[in-house]
Amino acid sequence: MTVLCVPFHLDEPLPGFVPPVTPDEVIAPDLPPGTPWERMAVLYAEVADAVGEDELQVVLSGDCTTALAVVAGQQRAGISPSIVWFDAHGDVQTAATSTSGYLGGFPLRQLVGGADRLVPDRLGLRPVPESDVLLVGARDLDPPEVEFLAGSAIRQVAVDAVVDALPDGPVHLHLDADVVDPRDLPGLLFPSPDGPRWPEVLGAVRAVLATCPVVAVTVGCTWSGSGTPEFAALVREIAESAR
Ligand SMILES: [Mn+2]
Repeated sequence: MTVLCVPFHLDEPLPGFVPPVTPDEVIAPDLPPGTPWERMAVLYAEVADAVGEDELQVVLSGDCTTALAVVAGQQRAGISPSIVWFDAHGDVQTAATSTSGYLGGFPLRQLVGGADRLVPDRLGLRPVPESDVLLVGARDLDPPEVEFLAGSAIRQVAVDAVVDALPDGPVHLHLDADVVDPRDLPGLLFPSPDGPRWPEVLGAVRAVLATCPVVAVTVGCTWSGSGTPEFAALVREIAESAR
C-alpha cells in the first residue's frame, strides 16, 4: 500500500496543502506553461507512472480530476477497475455544457469516454464502461448533468444504499470530501447542503472496503484548510485496510 500526495487543485500547486495522512511520496513537479489541461497532462503523466501493480494506491489531491491519472495507471498495469464515485456533484460536465467552465466538474464524464479528451488521450486512458460506474450521494446536479445521466448507464445511489449496488470486479473508490454534509466538514470549496451526515459516509466507505476488492482510492480534499480529524481518521483507516 502506498499513499501518494498530489498537492494540486487542477493545474495550480497548493503549497499549503495539508494531506489527511502522511504520504509515502509527494508528486509536485514544476509544470510548463500551457493551457490548464496541457499542464494537468504533464502532472498526471507522473502520477500515472507512480501507480503500480498489485498494491492498493491511495492518492490524495485537492480535486477529483487526479482520478484520471490513477485509472490510467491502473489500466497500464492490466487492471480495469469499476468506479465507485462518492461526490455531491455529478462531475459529468463538458466544456460545451458547463456554465461555469470549472474543469473540476468534468472528470467522471472524461472517464467514461466523453468530451474534453486532451488529458485522457495523452494518458492513454481507455473509457470505462458506463455500466461499471456507480455515482454515490450526488445531489447537486446541473440540468445538463441530469439529462446526460438519464440517458447513461451510470447508476446512481444514495450513500446509505451503496452496499447493495456495488459493481463486480476490482474497484476504484473515489471520495470527494464534499459528499459529506457541510455541517460536518467545514471549509468545503463547493459545499452542498442536506447531504449524508458524517457517520453515514463513514459507514458506507467501510462497507465498500469490506465488500469488494478496492484496488485504488482517490480522495479529493476539496476544501480550504486542513479538513477535520474525523476525515483524516477515515483516510488513515482506508490506507491501513490494505496492510
Ligand atoms: Mn467532485
